Amino acid sequence: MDKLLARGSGSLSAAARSRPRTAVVSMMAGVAVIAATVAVATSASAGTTLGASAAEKGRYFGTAVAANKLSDATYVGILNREFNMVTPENEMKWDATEPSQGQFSYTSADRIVSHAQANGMRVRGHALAWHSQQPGWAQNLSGTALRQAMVNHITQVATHYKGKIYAWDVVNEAFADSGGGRRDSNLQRTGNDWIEVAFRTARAADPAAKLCYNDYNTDNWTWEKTQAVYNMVKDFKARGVPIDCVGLQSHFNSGSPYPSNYRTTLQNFAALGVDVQITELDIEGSGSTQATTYGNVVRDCLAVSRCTGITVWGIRDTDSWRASGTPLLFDGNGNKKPAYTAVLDALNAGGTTPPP
Ligand code: 9MR
Repeated sequence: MDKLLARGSGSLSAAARSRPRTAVVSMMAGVAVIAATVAVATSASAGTTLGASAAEKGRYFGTAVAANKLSDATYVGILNREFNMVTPENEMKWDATEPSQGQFSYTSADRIVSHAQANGMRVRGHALAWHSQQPGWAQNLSGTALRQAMVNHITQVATHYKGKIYAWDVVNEAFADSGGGRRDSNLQRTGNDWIEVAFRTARAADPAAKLCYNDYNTDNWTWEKTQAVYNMVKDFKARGVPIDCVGLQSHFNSGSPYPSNYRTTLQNFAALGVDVQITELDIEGSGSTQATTYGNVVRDCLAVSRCTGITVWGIRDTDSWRASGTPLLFDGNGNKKPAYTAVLDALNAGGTTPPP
């Protein structure tokens, strides 16, 4: 404290320096009280939960949420305690929100959004245009009819949630796993410009939402698919197509392992002038090996100022789409795993820093 006072008084004005020492001390004490109060107001649980610790670093920490689990007390207890961003796992997809053409159904997605809002969490919208989980009627469309249906879908859904979405996965998984080109799909066959049309449509409907391109197997900088997405984002930025972020799903397992150049990938995307978000993180494995990889992912994100947040794809291992790979931070009973501790420690390392 003496050192602090000595350093602080070095920058005091001449008038302040001429005040009696007791006045200076009491003024400094007042500043200290205010600073402490602000720190506490930032988060009562800073350093002890994923969301609060991420917030201390100017990031969010989120999870995928399934509406039908919002009546599970253990699930909701962890959700409300640990996370400050949610992604509806399936409830905002095309088959869920427009089961019949022109008939929109928002009940399950609205439930998640309401829960998030009531508990101070933000929402990542997932996903407006995707080759998968399309309703049957859309699967059977092609050409102009499908293009118009896509545009109407994006307009309607993004308008329904206008002002409530932090970031939309506007287009999901549009690139082929190898070869460096687009994935063949009914949407792709409507014309190569379908992705930029989707982004422009989303921007018009909800100008405040960040608009993301989201994909998997785009983590390793040397992979063709990563390069292909990078080139698309670069082209969009050069031509003024509205894109604000790139989502790296980051589903890691032995076939698609966490790559040692992951941080390079995050940095290179960010250098294009977009935010980078880790959108569906899960890492198959267990124990200290899994924990180390989780820690590495968090440290990589924190090292890139435009890596704005991390979302894990579920809460407990038993909630995962890959449950047998036990890829999440909590076990089936809701207990914290070593991976949880590694993530929290990585978020807390180096103390608190202001948001980037
Ligand atoms: O976790 C989702 C699972 O419940 C669904 O059955 C599946 C259907 O495609 O989608 C899963 O979520 C996917 C996400 O929407 C996009 N990236 C891959 C995810 C895991 O398959």
